Amino acid sequence: MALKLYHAEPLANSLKSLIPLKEKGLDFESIYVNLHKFEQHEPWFVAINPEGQVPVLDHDGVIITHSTVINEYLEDAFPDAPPLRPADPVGKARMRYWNKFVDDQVMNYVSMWGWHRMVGVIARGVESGEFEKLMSRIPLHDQREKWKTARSGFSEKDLANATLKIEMAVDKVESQLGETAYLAGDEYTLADINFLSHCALSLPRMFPEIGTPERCPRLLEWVERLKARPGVAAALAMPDHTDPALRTFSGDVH
Ligand SMILES: N[C@@H](CCC(=O)N[C@@H](CS)C(=O)NCC(=O)O)C(=O)O
Repeated sequence: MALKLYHAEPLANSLKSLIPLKEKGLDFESIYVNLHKFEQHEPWFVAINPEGQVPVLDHDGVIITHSTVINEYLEDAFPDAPPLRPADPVGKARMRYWNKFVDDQVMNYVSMWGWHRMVGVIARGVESGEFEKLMSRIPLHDQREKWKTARSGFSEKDLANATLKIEMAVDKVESQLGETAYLAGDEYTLADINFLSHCALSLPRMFPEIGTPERCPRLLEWVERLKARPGVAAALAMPDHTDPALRTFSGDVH
């Protein structure tokens, strides 16, 4: 059995699939893809994932893409490893509801701010002719447009809408944590890993005015509970090659 994960920094989608691998204690080869150097669009990588994005799981030569799909695949392929998905149908449905919510309603809005603050800096650092060449290698239309928008800057209206979506998500999670210990119930699941990776962990750095103890005390306590898990801590300890100068823009390439 050989598992490989192609991934970037332990943030966002990459972190979201690194955590389950660590939680389950599965041996895997970690293959770092440098998004800051556009490696995800190089022919060798596009041959593996035609969409040119990380993370990508390779299980004995079978390629699985998209973090939510990868994470459920790990549940199915390794039934003897510690589960991160409830066994009962209602629990599964609740977990999938939250995964859908994070994937559709949260990830892209946090991402927009990250791209605005950090990818814009990277994109503007590339010479015009070179930038067009890099753009022509991006397989996904939406992603190509996102890189171009990051270079010119997202509109104030889109950024304000993204902030509102993040506020709504934080309030929704805070309210859920008043009912149950974790998002999908009293069990820790892939849904917690999803919201942690895409939003909760970035609050102090990217949105300190939203992630306050007054607004979301339960969410902040839940983050500490999750970070104390050895699997989460091990995933977070994976190497981060981000240029420290770019870190000060407090964004993520995701
Ligand atoms: N739906 C995909 C999204 C993957 C994605 O957006 N990956 C980001 C990194 S977190 C990426 O590869 N960004 C670089 C790019 O698109 O050029 C998933 O869930 O895995």
